[in-house]
Amino acid sequence: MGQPESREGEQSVLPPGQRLQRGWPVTHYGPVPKFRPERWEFRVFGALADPAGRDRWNHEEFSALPYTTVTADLHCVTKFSMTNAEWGGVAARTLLGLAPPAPAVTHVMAWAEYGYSANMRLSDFASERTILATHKDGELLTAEHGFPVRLIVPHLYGWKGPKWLRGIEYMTTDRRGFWEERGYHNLGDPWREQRYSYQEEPGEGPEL
Ligand SMILES: Nc1nc2c(c(=O)[nH]1)N[C@H]1C(S)=C(S)[C@@H](COP(=O)(O)O)O[C@H]1N2
Ligand SMILES: [Mo]
Repeated sequence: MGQPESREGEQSVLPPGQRLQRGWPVTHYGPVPKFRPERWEFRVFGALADPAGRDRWNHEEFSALPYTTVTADLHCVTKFSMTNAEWGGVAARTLLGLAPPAPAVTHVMAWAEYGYSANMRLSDFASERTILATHKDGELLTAEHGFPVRLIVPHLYGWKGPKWLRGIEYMTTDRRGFWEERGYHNLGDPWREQRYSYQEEPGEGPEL
């Protein structure tokens, strides 16, 4: 295989075992949820620093939060990568500032429609590149790509970024999410090819 291509002649380096995918495929388990703006709200729950503080935003309020962009690749554990996307939305750090976690929080669970979930360390969520994306390349996300909000954690495999994101749970211990319970690696770093749970080293996850 030749060098992966990317825009503007820039050489993009892919994590081991990944190949470049032309276009942007749709990958998820289950149906695409219907967006009902009047019922939609985004919630932060679990171990909040201030349990009486702000913890929910309706769609209009969420859309008015500070907007930022992050250019990042999407690496699916099934081995294709989509490179050089400009994600637009709310930085995870902005959310952490608006609804701070209690000092004991070590992990978060990102929750989506239909109970899809993905766990990660608080430090992964707090990365300055983690974004609650509403846009890609300046356009609103389409329904099948996660409209109205999806999580993008650029340094982790794609399954760690739920589409149709509805909330963030602050946790004081680690707990496995949807794919992490189904044989996928608890940490999911594509640069270390942390694909499957059988590859986990002691301490890389809660007990199976
Ligand atoms: N809610 C939800 N989000 C999800 C998934 C899913 O099954 N359900 N699949 C994940 C996986 S495995 C990948 S690779 C990316 C794919 O995003 P895309 O369909 O926009 O390319 O979405 C992630 N987010
Ligand atoms: Mo994936």
